[in-house]
Amino acid sequence: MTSKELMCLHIGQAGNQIAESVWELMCLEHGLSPDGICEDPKDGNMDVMYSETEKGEHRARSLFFDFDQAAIDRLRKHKYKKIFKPNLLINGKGNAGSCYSIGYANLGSSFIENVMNNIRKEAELCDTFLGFVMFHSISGGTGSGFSSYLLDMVKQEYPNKQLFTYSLIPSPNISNIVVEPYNAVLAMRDLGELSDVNFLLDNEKMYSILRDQLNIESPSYADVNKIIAHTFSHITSDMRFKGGSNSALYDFAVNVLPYPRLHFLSLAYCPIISRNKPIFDELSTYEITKKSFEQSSSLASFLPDKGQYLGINLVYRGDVNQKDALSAINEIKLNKRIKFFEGGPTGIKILANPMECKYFPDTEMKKSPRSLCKVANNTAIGQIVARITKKFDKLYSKRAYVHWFADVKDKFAEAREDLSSFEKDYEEIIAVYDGEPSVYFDDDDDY
Ligand SMILES: Nc1nc2c(ncn2[C@@H]2O[C@H](COP(=O)(O)OP(=O)(O)OP(=O)(O)O)[C@@H](O)[C@H]2O)c(=O)[nH]1
Ligand SMILES: [Mg+2]
Repeated sequence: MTSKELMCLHIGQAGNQIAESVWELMCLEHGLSPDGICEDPKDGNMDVMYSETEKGEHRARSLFFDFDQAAIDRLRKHKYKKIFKPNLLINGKGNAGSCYSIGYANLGSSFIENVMNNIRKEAELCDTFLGFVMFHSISGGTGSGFSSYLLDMVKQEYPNKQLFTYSLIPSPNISNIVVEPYNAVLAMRDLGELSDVNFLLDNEKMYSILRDQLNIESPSYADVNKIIAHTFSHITSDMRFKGGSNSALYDFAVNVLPYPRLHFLSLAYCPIISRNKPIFDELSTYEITKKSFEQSSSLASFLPDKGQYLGINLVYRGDVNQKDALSAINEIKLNKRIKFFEGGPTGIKILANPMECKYFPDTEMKKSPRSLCKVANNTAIGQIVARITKKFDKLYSKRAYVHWFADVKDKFAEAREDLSSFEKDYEEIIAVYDGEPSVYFDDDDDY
């Protein structure tokens, strides 16, 4: 297996709390002890996520940054704390006051050199470095402003490396940050410009899944973060485990990106079933495939039925029957509610890795021998952009709180305009006749 190393960047509170789940799951899947020793070698390619010390201990290839100390301290005390390199756990002593401008301009410049130096050191240890996956929320100041600053620096220094992000976006109804629309518009514009692929998720949608499907009355961040970790474990499974198509993150993304600018993607995950459900509720490949197209499986609040699919990757793990997957897809193609890009063939790519996913010891989720993460590019994701810009306009029409953003005031108009043109791009590519999706398997590179 050729190793193609990834580096994770966890930024702000959300980004670093998600790290707790992501890295616990990575260690469980690769059979790593809390010391980073591989206790149960599998057909895994450890190099994707870890570097190795001379003593054979594995260390996360991941940098953790927050202006605040609390989330980084939690990692320093984490069950798997030894796998984190101390120089890659970086924090300040305050916070960015929920303000993009502070994260980008004021505090950002005092930390960027240290962060970039450490990224450089890690990248130099790689043989075939593929790129970065960033985890952050774009609602607060660090996750929006500092992430943008960092993406800019990383893009300048590594122009040919892939930049993927897991971006938590504002929820439609829950918010406790008044300037969230400003932060989100500024950050989304930067994501559109500086990165290659963005997976958009919102807490409100994931809370509703946890309430409805796992019967958790008051879901915690940890519950949400576990679902996010499961999706990450799927999209990287082919790089990390033998037996599948061995497709790297970027090969995998090609199918869903017919136009480079339109790279805001949605994720759906299933099965998410309560562990208290009886065994006969185990879902077949056919059932998880059908379910992944239901609104209840989507991890972001938007209505895919109002748009058209430009590309879909179905990333399966475990005991998967491809015939079953195909027959479900054939039925989905006949469903008039689900629309495919009318201007050309929509690729539905099937990737299947036989390695079953592992579960958190304290999860409410029922273990399943098969699971699926659906990665989709749907034009209706423009609804999310419209929702955020509408809130931005309401706040900006009164010029409320703009003085907090004085250092980035030139970016305001540009960012707002750019997101409008982005919404239009989605509308304009939708043509007038019915398209017929084509299905590709992971070993089928003929497209
Ligand atoms: N899913 C999830 N969301 C979180 C978590 N922690 C915070 N959030 C959400 O993230 C948003 C705020 O972003 P934070 O990450 O707390 O902010 P920050 O990037 O640290 O920025 P500042 O605190 O302003 O410096 C809010 O919408 C929170 O609900 C978490 O562990 N998981
Ligand atoms: Mg914070």
